[in-house]
Amino acid sequence: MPTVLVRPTDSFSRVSNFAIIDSTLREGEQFATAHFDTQTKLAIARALDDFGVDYIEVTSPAASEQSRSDCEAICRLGLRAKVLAHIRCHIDDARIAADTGVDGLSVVIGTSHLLRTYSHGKSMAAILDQATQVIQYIQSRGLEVRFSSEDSFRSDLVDLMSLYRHVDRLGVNRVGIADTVGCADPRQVYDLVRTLRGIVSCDIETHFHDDTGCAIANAYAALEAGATHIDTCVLGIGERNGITPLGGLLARVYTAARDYVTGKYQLRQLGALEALVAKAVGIQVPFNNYVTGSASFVHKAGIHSKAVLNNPATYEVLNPEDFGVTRTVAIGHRLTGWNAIKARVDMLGLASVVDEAGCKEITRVVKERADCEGTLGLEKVDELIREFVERQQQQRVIVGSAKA
Ligand code: AKG
Repeated sequence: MPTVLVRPTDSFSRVSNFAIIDSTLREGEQFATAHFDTQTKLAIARALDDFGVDYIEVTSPAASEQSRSDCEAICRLGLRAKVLAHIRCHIDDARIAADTGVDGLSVVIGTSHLLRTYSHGKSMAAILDQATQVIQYIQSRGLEVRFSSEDSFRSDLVDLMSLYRHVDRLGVNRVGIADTVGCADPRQVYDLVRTLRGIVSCDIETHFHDDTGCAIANAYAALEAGATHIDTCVLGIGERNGITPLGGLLARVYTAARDYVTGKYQLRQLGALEALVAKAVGIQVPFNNYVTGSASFVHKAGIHSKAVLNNPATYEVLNPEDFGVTRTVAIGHRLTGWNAIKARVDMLGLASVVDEAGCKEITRVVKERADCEGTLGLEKVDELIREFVERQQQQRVIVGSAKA
């Protein structure tokens, strides 16, 4: 399958060179129905590691005693992926988290007027002082440090850039921007990341909520503008309706950098990883989930089916085989076409006994039945094909005996 979209990229773009920070065990724990016990956390951490994510972000060890010991247990797994603990910009949280064995700490504090007024009540000057203290402490412990502003897109741009410039000079590994309420659109994301790229020399991480349906597009726009790290959750779970889904992000990037995505991540494990998380939080994988939804590779209309049977790229930008899933050409319905029925006839090994006219006749019968009965299962369609073949054979016998 050819790379689908060829478009110019500039030297800032990181579409084919970025890292995934999967936050299923942090942001995902904030999902409405999530409550991961220790064994489930370990299973999810191992599965994420096997899948190939670069980082696994876990809930703040300061959140509860169980959160702290679970964080230690995840660190003891000795995974290839680095483990990050997400903490408030507070020295007490940093001290607790730094003792757990994590590779780094992801520090966050709200910077929008709303959060400064109604959440922690601190001025920008106080944030800057507190950030300096926490960052320097984390650095003194020899850990990776990321500093992020909550609600970045509703924060004052000048305040934000001054803060990022300051923490960059302190030597943080990454700064993060977060669309905490899902208000940003891809253009705003592109502009903010591009501006930030010109101000800091460290890496740039981004975090997008999906309240208004832009989480994947925003992550992609961030990569185009030079973001180096993207936060994801399996199935996009998280606070409210969640953040950029891991599978959806990879589907998006696949269209532009297929070799990068297929070479770096074990895409065939996506379905199992999603099933594990879906079960853990008690939800079904949605029918229209990126790649693994039950309808994701079902082709139905006659003209689609015909073309897909000739060349799947006609109606697919993702090759299901790369993700370990299969395509279905649905044939038992009133929109079916004779090419799709012929493909089924061929599959049943009946091509030598059912010619084009025969396929068209079977198609007519399928449509007629579907008009009355609704969608027919594959077994029913096969039965209609076999009945047709039998009728043909009986007619041949009758004609043969009449001639004799
Ligand atoms: C959010 O702002 O929505 C968060 O979950 C925090 C993001 C971050 O730490 O960058």
